[in-house]
Amino acid sequence: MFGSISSGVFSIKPAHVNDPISVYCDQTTDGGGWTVIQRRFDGSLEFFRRFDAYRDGFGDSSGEHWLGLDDIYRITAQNSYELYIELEDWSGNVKFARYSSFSVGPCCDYTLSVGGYSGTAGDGFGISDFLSTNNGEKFSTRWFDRDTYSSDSLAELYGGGWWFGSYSYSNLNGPYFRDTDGFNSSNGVGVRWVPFNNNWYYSLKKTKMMVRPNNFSTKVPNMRLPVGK
Ligand SMILES: [Ca+2]
Repeated sequence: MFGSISSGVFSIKPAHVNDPISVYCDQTTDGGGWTVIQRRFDGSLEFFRRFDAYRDGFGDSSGEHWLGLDDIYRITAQNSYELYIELEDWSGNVKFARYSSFSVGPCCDYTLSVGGYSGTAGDGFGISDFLSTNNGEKFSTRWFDRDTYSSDSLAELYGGGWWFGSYSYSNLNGPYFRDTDGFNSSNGVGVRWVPFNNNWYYSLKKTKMMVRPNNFSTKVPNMRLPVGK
């Protein structure tokens, strides 16, 4: 049954949420059932936003989108979740990073808990790198500096909002550059996942972050029918 439902916008209702939320569901990756929490593909949506925007979400689930930290927290607090990050460069190379455990803590730290890397894109969360891992870090945005880099705000320096520590190999919410922009190679900001190609200055073309319960089974649908059906 689940295989007959195609990818698209669905309405889900996490536990302890009064109103259903609209999310994009990926039904093609590894059996489907993925709730998309972040998606970028053309730079049409501004990601250099304040904390309240990252908390509440912005964009639209059918386009470029940040679901919002409150909803990501509520979803990942329901159960044990895994995270799948699909990335594409400007040459059409697609790679992925998968984490067998993923959750975001409650307001207003929204602390990242991530572990169990596998994949082809490399571990951009640096979970085995004690000094630079994003695991256990609070979420920072411009004017809401929660990072551990005492002399400045990494969210302000690199743009976007992320679980910056004192250092980060990743910033998928960074400013969007096109291949014709030269990836803003002078300062290393951009949509970054450094181990993708071991280039500190490369800005990716497409990103998709999505979550799925660890006990997901294609035999047990956990979503409602598509909106409008
Ligand atoms: Ca700081």
